[in-house]
Amino acid sequence: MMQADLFADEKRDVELGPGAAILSRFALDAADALIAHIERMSVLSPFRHMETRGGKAMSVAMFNCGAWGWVSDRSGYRYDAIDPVTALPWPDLPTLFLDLANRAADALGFGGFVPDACLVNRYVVGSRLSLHQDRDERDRDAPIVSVSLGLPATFLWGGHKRNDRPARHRLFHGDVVVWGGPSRLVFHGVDELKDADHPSTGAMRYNLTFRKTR
Ligand code: MD6
Ligand code: FE
Repeated sequence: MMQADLFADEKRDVELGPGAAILSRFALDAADALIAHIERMSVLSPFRHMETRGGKAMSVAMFNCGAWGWVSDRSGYRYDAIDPVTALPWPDLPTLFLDLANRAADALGFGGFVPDACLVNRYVVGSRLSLHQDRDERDRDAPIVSVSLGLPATFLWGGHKRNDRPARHRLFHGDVVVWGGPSRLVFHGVDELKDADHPSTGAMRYNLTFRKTR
């Protein structure tokens, strides 16, 4: 039954590889405040389905907060200080976000992580993110910190080659994934979101990914 899968049975961190781990429920106490910030900021910078270089709309809707925002369109991927939808800077990174990302990175031994970009992803039933590397950042020494909110998703954790068969890990409300060092360029993705109802987000999943782009 779906409902039983909404919550992990037990809190257990998972080591994914060198410099990479799932920190189980690390953001649980902050989760509802994080969601309130997402909903507030999405009024300033709306969720939109960006186009890939090939001209297809992504099934995940996105906006950014912070000095730099990840943007995709027919010319490719880049970081931009201006939101192309509003022609304004992205909303500020809330202190709560900065503090959480910093503490999560620190837990894996990446001290002093100060992200300058936070991509906010919104998944509805059927949304998915195909296997990719995060390689648009100039600073590859900094880790990436990723926060899952709302409905659980199946995270695909591959290898250094696109064809490496990915492992599958469930990501629950409040889970934080950190990766950096030797794992920084591992291929990863998110399987199709399954229908269910979460007390904090309804039929959706949010994901925050924090990066230091430069
Ligand atoms: C997601 N995350 O969990 C998509 N990328 O919704 C990512 O693509 C991702 O979680 C880099 C690092 C962590 C991530
Ligand atoms: Fe990614």
